[in-house]
Formats: sequence, structure tokens, C-alpha cells
Amino acid sequence: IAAMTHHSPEFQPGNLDAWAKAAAKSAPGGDVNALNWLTPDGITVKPLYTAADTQNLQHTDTLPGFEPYLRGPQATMYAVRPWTIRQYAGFSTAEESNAFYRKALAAGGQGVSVAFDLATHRGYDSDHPRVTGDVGKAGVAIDSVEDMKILFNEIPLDKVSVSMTMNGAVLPVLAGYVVAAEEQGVSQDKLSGTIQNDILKEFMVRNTYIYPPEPSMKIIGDIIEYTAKNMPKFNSISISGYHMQEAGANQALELAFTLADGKEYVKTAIAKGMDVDDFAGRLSFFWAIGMNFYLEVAKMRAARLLWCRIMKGFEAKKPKSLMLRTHCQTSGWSLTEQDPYNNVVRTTIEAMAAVFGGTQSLHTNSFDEAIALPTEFSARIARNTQLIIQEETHITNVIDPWAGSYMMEKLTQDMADAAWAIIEEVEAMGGMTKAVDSGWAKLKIEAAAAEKQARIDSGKDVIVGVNKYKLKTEDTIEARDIDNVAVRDSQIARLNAIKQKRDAAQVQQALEAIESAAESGTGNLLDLCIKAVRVRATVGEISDAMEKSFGRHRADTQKVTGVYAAAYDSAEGWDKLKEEIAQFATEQGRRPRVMISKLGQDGHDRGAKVVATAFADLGFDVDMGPLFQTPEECARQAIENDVHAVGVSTLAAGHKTLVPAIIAELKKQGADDIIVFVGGVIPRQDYDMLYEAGVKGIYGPGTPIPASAKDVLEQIKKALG
Ligand code: SCD
Repeated sequence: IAAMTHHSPEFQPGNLDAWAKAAAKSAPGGDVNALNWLTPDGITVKPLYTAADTQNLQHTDTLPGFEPYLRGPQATMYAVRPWTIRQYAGFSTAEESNAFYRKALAAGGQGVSVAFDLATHRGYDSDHPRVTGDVGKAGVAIDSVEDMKILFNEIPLDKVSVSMTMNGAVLPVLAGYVVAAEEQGVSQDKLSGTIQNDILKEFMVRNTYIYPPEPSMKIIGDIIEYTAKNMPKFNSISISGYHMQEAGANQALELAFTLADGKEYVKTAIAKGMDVDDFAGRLSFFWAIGMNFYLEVAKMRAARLLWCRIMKGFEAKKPKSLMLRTHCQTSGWSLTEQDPYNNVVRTTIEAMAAVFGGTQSLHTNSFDEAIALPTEFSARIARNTQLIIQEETHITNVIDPWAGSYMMEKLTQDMADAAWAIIEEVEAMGGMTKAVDSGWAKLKIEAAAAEKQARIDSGKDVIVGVNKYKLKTEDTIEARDIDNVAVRDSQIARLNAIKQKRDAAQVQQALEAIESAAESGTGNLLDLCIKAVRVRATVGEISDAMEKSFGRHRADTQKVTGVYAAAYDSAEGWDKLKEEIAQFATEQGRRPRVMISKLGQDGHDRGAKVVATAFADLGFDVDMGPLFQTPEECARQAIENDVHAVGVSTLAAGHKTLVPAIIAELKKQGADDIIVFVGGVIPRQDYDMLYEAGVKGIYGPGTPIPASAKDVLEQIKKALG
């Protein structure tokens, strides 16, 4: 002991000034501050943290399972029960998805998480003409309870918890699950799981809404009310920051907007006359975990701290109402098409951050997800990533292991403060519904996305294999393809069979009850939808019944300007390209004009928005097509606006149907001089097919925008002769 407390002359306890002097010797420009990293959130991350950084922090001495739950919602956390391995999956038909789930559960998966196709998300049955390119593509096609029953065949719904990512068509889908369970012999009160049911973020980023904000919030209120009464083990909502970060938000923005959304849902339920403690324990959260390791762990700890503060503000009393429980998913956006096995490493690092942050449930992405839907092989590696962390590393033995780290405690507080400032800003605007309605929140995220893209394109942010250490040749990897024509045909056959067998009068009556409840605002819509599903009303019919009085929401397409150019400062190539575009304008009498469009039900518009912003900053005239256009509508708008080129952004695997269709439409409407280019997630094996269909350029993930812009300009010139 004497030896341990006695400091020999070589080992004097440090003095911060002395350290700063020593560090300055090797710091750039002799300045230690040059080693600070200012994050996109505006947080300064220093190269060294000491006891001085944690001295005045309030929450460093708390315990897991106790207020403010910063260190975790459970007292024992993973030491008793690790997080749930819950892999988000679904594609093609209910039969195929069911087989995939059962195999995954047998191989170590612990919960089910259903991905629905975009037709279902947007409340269309598979036979609807607007969704020909979408059926069965980026998720499973569900039209009726008969599909739901197949989806959960031999999965015991009283034992396995099920998460359903559904926001638009949330009522018919949740009703379908309840009735499928009922017909499996499992009553509602035994169902455990989660429905995403988070519509506010859909208006900001994900775009799978159906109705306008106001009726959408009414639906959420009804679901919270119904599940609180009848489904006590079921999480009524998964308040999601995930899609915000995927759309470009930094961590502080993701955290703030998500908690602010949460506040709005609590207010909605209270306004229905509910006691906060009757429902708050079943509000759940969902974070994206990207490559920003320290900040992600800090974000998760800060989230629990702030949610407890927010819920105390609502006078919640029960511990369950105060603790934030969350699902996490590794970042899909951080995955690269180039050198794709690197994605296994990225996902592992992100999964570690989620685990150190204390997640309750986790999805790890498959390495091929920047290219297509996961194969059996890539899904296995993704699942095993979690199993290895759970069962080989002993990481689970210690609760909140980063606690007490000078850095982590300080960053947790910094992150909480940064997010709280944004939450207060939102509050001053009148809450998140208003911030969303005005378009302010969406533009904040889009500006962050454009800035991020510019940092990557200019090489400031490194992505291995994309803007540094690039491979000369890429090996092609196996990708899953869905025969969407076959899926659609089989869905239509089943729909027709159901419609023939059911009692039409009963269906009519049930739909009318929904319609009049939507109209009058009385009655619980989930209750009425469950009744309609029992008599075999379809997802599309139920959605239509509500649409009659709610209407369908149409977003306006605002876009940010100047942000990309400001962050992209490797000026040489940029300025040269701007000059060429100016030159084009002088020669042609007008600037090159492109229309950036999204076809089908794919609402992922981050890429489209960033490209539109950057092209405009370069000097193109840019039109932004509305979401969800059919090829026919898109061609008409392109012709009316007299564009030189249409750029299709596709992220939901609809390209093989929709891209040839837009080219054919342009031709049909007499405008085959308008060239078509494509960007987004497109497997290499589809390139030839698209070029043969007449596409003039394909720009996969990781293509620097100035490079694609230059190519588009060349192609336009060529087409003009
Ligand atoms: C857990 N338990 C413990 C314990 N740990 N009890 C005592 N001691 C411990 N140490 C108990 C819990 O209290 C709970 O019981 C039960 O065990 C289960 O644990 P849990 O922690 O609640 O885990 P889980 O059931 O898995 O629930 C996790 C969430 C849930 C709460 C987060 O909402 C969930 O599963 N969410 C998943 C959402 C999802 O998959 N989303 C996919 C999104 P009690 O309940 O009785 O207390 C995909 C997506 O959007 C992709 C992108 C896109 O499409 O655009």
C-alpha cells in the first residue's frame, strides 16, 4: 500500500497545464485546441478528459433501475437478460417470410420484426394500379387477415414478441395481427410486441403516411387507448429517431426531435382523457446507431435522462412511465456498396455502441443491404454478430460499463444539453406537430444531410472503400431478387378468393361503421377495424373507408439551398463544373434542367433531396417531382416543365419495373429526347438491363455528386447533339 500511495519523482500526479504544454509540442500549429473535434451536433470532443470534466455533473452517481434511469431501465440489465435479438425482415409473400422467420428463430433469433411492402404501408391492396412496382419488394405483401395468418403460422404469438413496422396503414395491420392471433387461439391480453405507429417522423422523413397530420394523430390516440385497455403487454408505439438519422440528422437532432415527438404523443393521449400512468409504460423508443461511437453511447444514456425529466413534467409516477426502453438498429446508411464485406465490421462496431448504450432490443444490418434485401447467408452473419457479442465476449456481465468514464459522463451531459436546447426551441414553436407542419423540422434534417454529403464528397469525412482506399475492381456478390410479378399475381388471386367467400353485407356494414366513426370522431377506430378484419375486409378497403373523410396527405416539396456548396470546399473541380454549366446556359439560352423524381411508393427521399440541392447549387434548374408518382404522371410533368433529363431516385427495389416504364412513357408521350438517369440502391446485376432499357447513367451509393452531375451534363449535351 505504501508503494501505491507514494509517488516517485517520475510519476507525479498530472497537472493539466503541464499536460497541455507537453501535448502542444506535437499538436498541429503547437495548439492543443487543434486536437478538438467539433461534431456536427456542435459538441466539442476533446482529446483528453479528466476528473475536472465530471466535477459538477449531477447524474454521475446514479444506479441502473432507479431514477433517472440514465444507467438503464433494469437493475440487472444484461447480467440477467441480454437484449432481444430482433432482426427486421420480410419480403415477397407471407409464405416466404414465414419460412424465413421460423428459420431465424431456430438459429438464435429471439423476436420477430415484420417489414411490410410499400403498398401495404400506404394502404393499397396488391391489385391497386399505383403499386405495380412495389408489391412484395421491400417487405412482405399483406392484404388481409388470411395473409397475416400465414405470416405467423406456427409462430406461437403468446410466446414470441412481434414488432411490426407500420405507420400509415397502422389500423388494418394491427387489427390483422390481433385477429390472426385470435384465430390461433391467443387472446389480445397475451400479445407482447410493438407497433411502430409513429406518424410524426413519417411527415419529416420516411413518408409512409396516408392521412394528413390531424387525423393521423387521432389514430395514434385511439391505438394508445385501445392497447392500454385491452393489450397490457403490447407496446403501443415505437417513437423513432432511426429514420431521422438515416435521413441525415446528427445525433443531437435525432434525440431532440424524437423526444419532442414523444411529448406530443403523451399530450395526445392525455387530451383523450387518459391518466398518464395508464399508458406511458408502454411507450417505447427506437434509435439509429451509426459510426459515431462515443456519441451514440452518450446519446442513449442522455435519452433516458431526458425522458425521465419529460415524464416527470407530465406528473407520471410509476417507474415504468419514467424509464425509456428502446430498440436500436445499426445504420443502413453507413453501409457501402463498395467493398461490401467492410459492412460486417461497421455493423459490429455499431452493435457494440448499441449494447454499451443499453439497448433492449437490436437489429444488426446485413452487409449486403446497400445493394439488395439480405440473403440467407448475409442474414446469418448479421444475427451471429449479436450472438457472438452476447455469448462469447462477456460484455453482458457488467451493467453500463462506460459509467464513470470522464469522457462518457461529460459527453452524456453535453448530448443531453444539446438536445434539450433543441427541444426547447421546438416547444417555443408550439410543439412538434407545428414544427413538422411548417416544414421547419424536415428542412433542418435535410440541411444536415446535404452538409454530410458534401463532407464525404470532398473527402473530409472518410469512408473506407468509397472515398479512400478504393478497390480497382469490385467483386460482385450474390443478391436476393424478388419476382414481383409473381408475388403480385398470387396476392391478387388470394384477394379475389377472399372476396368471393366472405359475406359482402357484413363487410359493407363494418366498413360503413369505420367511415362514420372517422367522419364523426367518435368510437375507437382500432376496435372497429378489428371487427372489420374479422369479417375479412382488406387493408385497402379499410384504408379507403377512412380516406373518405380524412383525405390523403400530400406533402409539398421544399428544398434547402446553398448548404451543399458551403460544405463542399474542394473548390477546383467544383468551380470548373459550375463554369461548364454556365457555358451551357449561354450556348443553349437556358440552364440544363433536370427533374428529380421518386416513382411508386418509395418514400426514402434523402438521396433525392441531397442531389436536388447539390445540382441546384451547381447551376442546374432543378424540379423536384412529388412523392409517389406513377411513371405516366412523371413523364407528363417532365414534358410540361420542358426538362432535359429525368433523374429517378430508387431505394426500394422498384427500379426494374418503374425505370423502363418511365422511359416507355416518355416515348409514348412524344418526348424520347428527355434522357433518364437513375441513382440509389441498384444491384450491379441489374445495370445491363437498365442500360438496355435506355438509361443514360446509373449512380450507385457513394458516387460523389459532382461526378454524377458532370456525367448528366455530358449526356444532356450528347442528346442535344
Ligand atoms: C428484461 N426484462 C427484465 C430484465 N430485462 N426483467 C428483469 N430483469 C432484467 N434484467 C423484462 C422486461 O421488463 C420485459 O418484461 C421483458 O423482460 C422483455 O424485455 P424488454 O426489454 O422489454 O425487451 P423486448 O420485449 O424485446 O422489447 C423491447 C422494446 C420493444 C421495449 C424496445 O418496443 C421492441 O421490441 N421494439 C422493437 C421495435 C422494432 O423491431 N422496430 C423495427 C424497426 P415486461 O414487458 O413485462 O416489463 C425497423 C425499421 O423501421 C427499419 C427502417 C425502415 O423500415 O425504414
